[in-house]
Amino acid sequence: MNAPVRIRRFRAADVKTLLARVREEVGGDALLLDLRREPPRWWERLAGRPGAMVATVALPPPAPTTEEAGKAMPVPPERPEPRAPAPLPGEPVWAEIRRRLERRGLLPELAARLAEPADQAEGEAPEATVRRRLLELLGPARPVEAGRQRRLVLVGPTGAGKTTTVAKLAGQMALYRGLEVGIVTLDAFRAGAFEQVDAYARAAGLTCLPAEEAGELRAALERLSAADLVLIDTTGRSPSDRRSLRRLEELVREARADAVLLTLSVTTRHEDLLYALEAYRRLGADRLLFTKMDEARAPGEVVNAVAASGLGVSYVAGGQRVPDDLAVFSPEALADELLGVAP
Ligand SMILES: Nc1nc2c(ncn2[C@@H]2O[C@H](COP(=O)(O)OP(=O)(O)O)[C@@H](O)[C@H]2O)c(=O)[nH]1
Ligand SMILES: [Mg+2]
Repeated sequence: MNAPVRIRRFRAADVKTLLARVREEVGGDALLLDLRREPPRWWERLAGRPGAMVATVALPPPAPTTEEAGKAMPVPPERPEPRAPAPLPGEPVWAEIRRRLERRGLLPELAARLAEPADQAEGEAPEATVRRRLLELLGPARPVEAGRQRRLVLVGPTGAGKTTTVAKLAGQMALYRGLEVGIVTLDAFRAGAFEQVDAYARAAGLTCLPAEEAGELRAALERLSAADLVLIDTTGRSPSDRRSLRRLEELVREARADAVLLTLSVTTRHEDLLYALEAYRRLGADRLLFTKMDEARAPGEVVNAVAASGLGVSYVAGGQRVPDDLAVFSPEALADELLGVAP
Protein backbone atom coordinates (compact mmCIF):
# COMPACT_ATOMS: atom_id res chain seq x y z
CA MET A 1 0.00 0.00 0.00
CA ASN A 2 1.26 3.49 -0.79
CA ALA A 3 2.09 5.67 2.18
CA PRO A 4 -0.30 8.62 2.36
CA VAL A 5 1.11 11.94 1.18
CA ARG A 6 2.27 13.93 4.15
CA ILE A 7 1.50 17.60 4.19
CA ARG A 8 2.93 20.26 6.47
CA ARG A 9 2.29 23.94 6.91
CA PHE A 10 4.89 26.50 7.87
CA ARG A 11 4.38 30.09 8.97
CA ALA A 12 6.87 32.96 9.06
CA ALA A 13 6.86 36.73 8.87
CA ASP A 14 8.34 36.86 5.35
CA VAL A 15 8.97 34.63 2.35
CA LYS A 16 12.72 34.42 2.80
CA THR A 17 12.52 33.19 6.40
CA LEU A 18 9.67 30.88 5.48
CA LEU A 19 11.48 29.15 2.63
CA ALA A 20 14.66 28.91 4.68
CA ARG A 21 12.68 27.19 7.41
CA VAL A 22 11.06 24.77 4.96
CA ARG A 23 14.48 23.90 3.53
CA GLU A 24 16.00 23.46 6.94
CA GLU A 25 13.24 21.23 8.24
CA VAL A 26 12.33 19.11 5.22
CA GLY A 27 15.23 19.58 2.83
CA GLY A 28 15.17 20.60 -0.81
CA ASP A 29 12.87 17.81 -2.04
CA ALA A 30 9.65 19.05 -0.51
CA LEU A 31 7.03 20.02 -3.03
CA LEU A 32 5.63 23.49 -2.48
CA LEU A 33 1.87 23.23 -2.92
CA ASP A 34 0.83 26.68 -1.88
CA LEU A 35 2.35 29.95 -0.72
CA ARG A 36 0.16 32.78 0.47
CA ARG A 37 -0.11 35.65 2.87
CA GLU A 38 -2.62 35.21 5.66
CA PRO A 39 -4.74 38.22 6.52
CA PRO A 40 -3.25 39.92 9.59
CA ARG A 41 -4.73 38.89 12.90
CA TRP A 42 -6.31 41.60 15.01
CA TRP A 43 -3.29 42.48 17.12
CA GLU A 44 -1.08 42.41 14.03
CA ARG A 45 -3.40 44.96 12.44
CA LEU A 46 -3.04 47.16 15.53
CA ALA A 47 0.73 47.04 15.16
CA GLY A 48 0.39 47.89 11.45
CA ARG A 49 1.81 44.53 10.45
CA PRO A 50 0.87 42.39 7.46
CA GLY A 51 -0.23 38.83 8.12
CA ALA A 52 2.25 35.95 8.11
CA MET A 53 3.35 34.05 5.02
CA VAL A 54 2.17 30.45 4.98
CA ALA A 55 3.65 27.65 2.90
CA THR A 56 1.94 24.31 2.39
CA VAL A 57 4.36 21.58 1.34
CA ALA A 58 4.12 17.90 0.49
CA LEU A 59 6.89 15.97 2.21
CA PRO A 60 9.03 13.63 0.15
CA PRO A 61 9.02 9.82 0.67
CA PRO A 62 10.37 7.51 2.15
CA ALA A 63 8.01 6.62 4.94
CA PRO A 64 8.68 8.60 8.09
CA THR A 65 9.93 7.32 11.39
CA THR A 66 7.29 7.20 14.09
CA GLU A 67 8.57 10.44 15.58
CA GLU A 68 8.35 12.31 12.28
CA ALA A 69 4.98 10.80 11.54
CA GLY A 70 3.74 12.46 14.69
CA LYS A 71 4.76 15.82 13.29
CA ALA A 72 3.12 15.37 9.91
CA MET A 73 -0.42 16.55 9.94
CA PRO A 74 -3.22 16.81 7.50
CA VAL A 75 -3.80 20.23 6.01
CA PRO A 76 -6.27 22.00 8.24
CA PRO A 77 -9.16 23.68 6.47
CA GLU A 78 -8.45 27.21 5.24
CA ARG A 79 -9.91 28.63 8.45
CA PRO A 80 -10.02 26.02 11.19
CA GLU A 81 -12.51 28.13 13.07
CA PRO A 82 -14.95 30.06 10.93
CA ARG A 83 -14.93 33.68 12.02
CA ALA A 84 -18.70 33.90 12.13
CA PRO A 85 -20.01 30.37 12.49
CA ALA A 86 -23.29 29.71 10.78
CA PRO A 87 -26.17 29.50 13.23
CA LEU A 88 -27.42 26.01 13.98
CA PRO A 89 -30.80 25.43 12.35
CA GLY A 90 -33.48 27.11 14.41
CA GLU A 91 -30.95 28.65 16.83
CA PRO A 92 -32.11 32.01 18.10
CA VAL A 93 -29.77 34.85 17.20
CA TRP A 94 -28.87 35.69 20.82
CA ALA A 95 -27.92 32.09 21.57
CA GLU A 96 -25.79 32.02 18.45
CA ILE A 97 -23.91 35.17 19.48
CA ARG A 98 -23.41 33.74 22.96
CA ARG A 99 -21.98 30.56 21.47
CA ARG A 100 -19.68 32.64 19.27
CA LEU A 101 -18.32 34.56 22.28
CA GLU A 102 -17.75 31.35 24.22
CA ARG A 103 -15.83 29.87 21.31
CA ARG A 104 -13.60 32.92 21.41
CA GLY A 105 -12.77 32.26 25.08
CA LEU A 106 -15.32 34.26 27.08
CA LEU A 107 -16.54 32.63 30.28
CA PRO A 108 -20.04 31.21 29.73
CA GLU A 109 -21.68 33.44 32.36
CA LEU A 110 -20.03 36.54 30.90
CA ALA A 111 -21.03 35.58 27.36
CA ALA A 112 -24.61 35.04 28.60
CA ARG A 113 -24.64 38.44 30.29
CA LEU A 114 -23.37 40.21 27.16
CA ALA A 115 -25.76 38.37 24.85
CA GLU A 116 -28.84 38.93 26.98
CA PRO A 117 -31.93 39.95 24.99
CA ALA A 118 -33.09 42.41 27.69
CA ASP A 119 -32.56 46.18 27.38
CA GLN A 120 -31.93 46.11 23.69
CA ALA A 121 -32.03 49.64 22.29
CA GLU A 122 -34.90 50.44 19.94
CA GLY A 123 -34.15 49.20 16.43
CA GLU A 124 -30.66 47.96 17.35
CA ALA A 125 -29.48 44.68 15.83
CA PRO A 126 -28.51 42.05 18.45
CA GLU A 127 -24.92 42.02 17.27
CA ALA A 128 -24.69 45.81 17.60
CA THR A 129 -26.13 45.57 21.13
CA VAL A 130 -23.50 43.02 22.13
CA ARG A 131 -20.74 45.07 20.54
CA ARG A 132 -21.88 48.14 22.46
CA ARG A 133 -21.94 46.18 25.73
CA LEU A 134 -18.47 44.76 25.02
CA LEU A 135 -17.11 48.27 24.46
CA GLU A 136 -18.77 49.51 27.65
CA LEU A 137 -17.22 46.65 29.58
CA LEU A 138 -13.75 47.04 28.05
CA GLY A 139 -13.71 50.81 28.52
CA PRO A 140 -11.22 52.98 26.64
CA ALA A 141 -7.66 51.81 26.01
CA ARG A 142 -5.26 53.03 28.69
CA PRO A 143 -1.83 53.43 27.11
CA VAL A 144 0.88 55.51 28.69
CA GLU A 145 0.31 59.22 28.36
CA ALA A 146 3.87 60.26 27.71
CA GLY A 147 4.47 63.69 29.14
CA ARG A 148 1.87 63.21 31.87
CA GLN A 149 3.03 59.82 33.10
CA ARG A 150 6.72 59.62 33.67
CA ARG A 151 7.39 56.63 35.91
CA LEU A 152 5.94 53.29 34.97
CA VAL A 153 6.28 49.99 36.77
CA LEU A 154 5.59 46.63 35.17
CA VAL A 155 4.55 43.90 37.57
CA GLY A 156 3.24 40.40 37.01
CA PRO A 157 3.95 36.70 37.29
CA THR A 158 7.29 35.18 36.22
CA GLY A 159 7.50 34.60 32.50
CA ALA A 160 4.55 36.87 31.70
CA GLY A 161 6.78 38.96 29.45
CA LYS A 162 7.60 41.99 31.64
CA THR A 163 11.23 42.35 30.65
CA THR A 164 10.52 41.88 26.96
CA THR A 165 7.68 44.40 27.18
CA VAL A 166 9.86 46.95 28.99
CA ALA A 167 12.34 46.63 26.13
CA LYS A 168 9.58 47.02 23.51
CA LEU A 169 8.00 50.03 25.22
CA ALA A 170 11.35 51.67 25.83
CA GLY A 171 12.35 51.04 22.21
CA GLN A 172 9.11 52.41 20.75
CA MET A 173 9.06 55.49 22.97
CA ALA A 174 12.72 56.27 22.23
CA LEU A 175 12.85 55.38 18.54
CA TYR A 176 9.39 56.42 17.35
CA ARG A 177 8.48 59.18 19.78
CA GLY A 178 11.95 60.61 20.32
CA LEU A 179 11.66 60.48 24.11
CA GLU A 180 14.55 60.12 26.44
CA VAL A 181 13.88 56.81 28.17
CA GLY A 182 15.62 55.23 31.12
CA ILE A 183 15.17 51.74 32.53
CA VAL A 184 15.57 50.57 36.09
CA THR A 185 15.53 46.87 36.73
CA LEU A 186 14.67 45.39 40.10
CA ASP A 187 15.24 42.02 38.45
CA ALA A 188 18.98 42.51 38.29
CA PHE A 189 20.14 39.84 40.65
CA ARG A 190 18.66 36.77 39.05
CA ALA A 191 21.32 35.10 36.89
CA GLY A 192 21.31 36.66 33.43
CA ALA A 193 18.38 38.97 34.12
CA PHE A 194 20.27 42.26 34.06
CA GLU A 195 22.15 41.22 30.92
CA GLN A 196 18.83 40.49 29.18
CA VAL A 197 17.39 43.96 29.63
CA ASP A 198 20.74 45.75 29.48
CA ALA A 199 21.40 44.21 26.05
CA TYR A 200 18.13 45.67 24.73
CA ALA A 201 18.85 49.00 26.36
CA ARG A 202 22.33 49.24 24.87
CA ALA A 203 21.06 48.35 21.42
CA ALA A 204 18.64 51.28 21.65
CA GLY A 205 21.21 53.56 23.29
CA LEU A 206 19.31 53.76 26.59
CA THR A 207 20.53 53.75 30.15
CA CYS A 208 19.63 50.73 32.24
CA LEU A 209 20.33 50.75 35.98
CA PRO A 210 20.08 47.84 38.40
CA ALA A 211 18.54 48.29 41.85
CA GLU A 212 17.94 45.75 44.57
CA GLU A 213 16.66 47.70 47.52
CA ALA A 214 14.96 51.02 48.27
CA GLY A 215 18.18 53.05 48.56
CA GLU A 216 19.49 51.86 45.21
CA LEU A 217 16.12 52.45 43.61
CA ARG A 218 16.06 56.03 44.89
CA ALA A 219 19.59 56.60 43.61
CA ALA A 220 18.74 55.13 40.19
CA LEU A 221 15.61 57.29 39.87
CA GLU A 222 17.66 60.30 40.87
CA ARG A 223 20.21 59.54 38.13
CA LEU A 224 17.38 59.31 35.61
CA SER A 225 15.66 62.48 36.77
CA ALA A 226 16.18 64.15 33.38
CA ALA A 227 14.52 61.31 31.41
CA ASP A 228 11.07 61.84 29.87
CA LEU A 229 10.04 58.32 30.76
CA VAL A 230 11.39 55.82 33.28
CA LEU A 231 10.37 52.18 32.94
CA ILE A 232 10.82 49.99 35.99
CA ASP A 233 11.08 46.25 35.42
CA THR A 234 10.39 43.98 38.37
CA THR A 235 11.01 40.36 39.25
CA GLY A 236 8.16 37.97 38.78
CA ARG A 237 6.99 36.58 42.09
CA SER A 238 4.74 33.69 42.70
CA PRO A 239 1.44 35.19 43.83
CA SER A 240 1.57 32.76 46.74
CA ASP A 241 4.95 34.05 47.91
CA ARG A 242 3.48 36.69 50.22
CA ARG A 243 6.78 37.76 51.72
CA SER A 244 8.53 38.60 48.49
CA LEU A 245 5.34 40.22 47.20
CA ARG A 246 5.42 42.48 50.25
CA ARG A 247 9.02 43.42 49.50
CA LEU A 248 8.08 44.20 45.96
CA GLU A 249 5.13 46.23 47.22
CA GLU A 250 7.53 48.38 49.26
CA LEU A 251 9.75 48.95 46.24
CA VAL A 252 6.79 49.84 44.03
CA ARG A 253 5.64 52.33 46.65
CA GLU A 254 9.17 53.73 46.82
CA ALA A 255 9.13 54.21 43.04
CA ARG A 256 6.10 56.56 43.33
CA ALA A 257 4.96 55.37 39.92
CA ASP A 258 2.43 57.23 37.77
CA ALA A 259 1.15 53.94 36.36
CA VAL A 260 1.53 50.30 37.38
CA LEU A 261 0.99 47.90 34.49
CA LEU A 262 -0.03 44.39 35.45
CA THR A 263 1.50 42.23 32.74
CA LEU A 264 -0.32 38.97 32.04
CA SER A 265 0.08 36.32 29.41
CA VAL A 266 -3.21 35.77 27.63
CA THR A 267 -2.40 32.05 27.56
CA THR A 268 -2.68 31.82 31.36
CA ARG A 269 -5.41 29.54 32.73
CA HIS A 270 -8.34 31.58 34.00
CA GLU A 271 -7.93 30.45 37.62
CA ASP A 272 -4.25 31.43 37.63
CA LEU A 273 -5.10 34.74 36.07
CA LEU A 274 -7.62 35.49 38.81
CA TYR A 275 -5.02 34.56 41.38
CA ALA A 276 -2.48 36.91 39.81
CA LEU A 277 -5.06 39.71 39.52
CA GLU A 278 -5.84 39.47 43.20
CA ALA A 279 -2.20 39.33 44.30
CA TYR A 280 -0.99 42.17 42.08
CA ARG A 281 -3.91 44.49 42.72
CA ARG A 282 -2.35 44.99 46.14
CA LEU A 283 0.73 46.41 44.47
CA GLY A 284 -1.36 49.22 43.05
CA ALA A 285 -1.75 47.82 39.52
CA ASP A 286 -3.99 50.31 37.72
CA ARG A 287 -4.09 48.83 34.23
CA LEU A 288 -3.55 45.56 32.41
CA LEU A 289 -1.16 44.61 29.63
CA PHE A 290 -1.54 41.34 27.73
CA THR A 291 1.29 39.42 26.10
CA LYS A 292 1.47 36.29 23.90
CA MET A 293 -1.58 37.11 21.80
CA ASP A 294 0.22 35.14 19.09
CA GLU A 295 0.11 32.00 21.21
CA ALA A 296 -3.46 32.31 22.39
CA ARG A 297 -6.17 30.04 21.06
CA ALA A 298 -8.73 32.80 21.57
CA PRO A 299 -8.56 36.34 22.94
CA GLY A 300 -11.63 36.11 25.20
CA GLU A 301 -9.45 35.95 28.31
CA VAL A 302 -8.77 39.67 27.88
CA VAL A 303 -12.47 40.36 28.43
CA ASN A 304 -12.69 37.89 31.32
CA ALA A 305 -9.78 39.63 33.07
CA VAL A 306 -11.22 43.12 32.54
CA ALA A 307 -14.58 41.96 33.87
CA ALA A 308 -12.94 40.35 36.90
CA SER A 309 -10.67 43.29 37.74
CA GLY A 310 -12.43 46.40 36.46
CA LEU A 311 -9.05 47.53 35.08
CA GLY A 312 -8.58 48.87 31.56
CA VAL A 313 -6.07 47.49 29.05
CA SER A 314 -3.03 49.48 27.98
CA TYR A 315 -1.16 47.44 25.37
CA VAL A 316 -1.19 44.02 23.75
CA ALA A 317 1.89 42.10 22.66
CA GLY A 318 1.85 39.45 19.99
CA GLY A 319 5.38 38.21 19.49
CA GLN A 320 8.95 38.28 20.67
CA ARG A 321 10.32 40.96 18.36
CA VAL A 322 11.63 44.04 20.11
CA PRO A 323 10.35 46.72 19.77
CA ASP A 324 7.61 46.14 17.18
CA ASP A 325 5.51 43.34 18.63
CA LEU A 326 3.59 45.65 20.96
CA ALA A 327 0.60 47.85 20.16
CA VAL A 328 -1.81 50.12 21.95
CA PHE A 329 -4.90 48.08 22.80
CA SER A 330 -8.02 48.72 20.70
CA PRO A 331 -11.36 47.77 22.32
CA GLU A 332 -13.07 48.13 18.91
CA ALA A 333 -10.66 45.73 17.18
CA LEU A 334 -11.10 43.18 19.98
CA ALA A 335 -14.90 43.48 19.90
CA ASP A 336 -14.90 42.95 16.14
CA GLU A 337 -12.61 39.97 16.50
CA LEU A 338 -14.79 38.41 19.20
CA LEU A 339 -17.93 38.90 17.15
CA GLY A 340 -16.23 37.57 14.06
CA VAL A 341 -16.69 40.71 11.98
CA ALA A 342 -13.00 41.63 11.75
CA PRO A 343 -11.93 42.16 8.13
N1 LIG B 1 5.22 34.44 21.76
C1 LIG B 1 5.44 35.47 22.58
N2 LIG B 1 6.42 35.36 23.49
C2 LIG B 1 6.64 36.40 24.31
C3 LIG B 1 5.86 37.59 24.25
N3 LIG B 1 6.31 38.44 25.23
C4 LIG B 1 7.33 37.80 25.84
N4 LIG B 1 7.54 36.57 25.30
C5 LIG B 1 8.52 35.55 25.67
O1 LIG B 1 8.19 35.05 26.96
C6 LIG B 1 9.38 34.67 27.66
C7 LIG B 1 9.43 35.36 29.02
O2 LIG B 1 9.56 36.75 28.80
P1 LIG B 1 10.23 37.73 29.87
O3 LIG B 1 10.12 39.10 29.30
O4 LIG B 1 11.58 37.26 30.26
O5 LIG B 1 9.19 37.53 31.08
P2 LIG B 1 9.30 38.11 32.57
O6 LIG B 1 9.72 36.96 33.44
O7 LIG B 1 7.89 38.54 32.91
O8 LIG B 1 10.26 39.25 32.56
C8 LIG B 1 10.54 35.05 26.76
O9 LIG B 1 10.94 33.90 26.07
C9 LIG B 1 9.93 36.08 25.81
O10 LIG B 1 10.58 36.11 24.57
C10 LIG B 1 4.80 37.66 23.27
O11 LIG B 1 4.05 38.64 23.15
N5 LIG B 1 4.65 36.56 22.48
MG1 LIG C 1 11.98 39.57 33.68
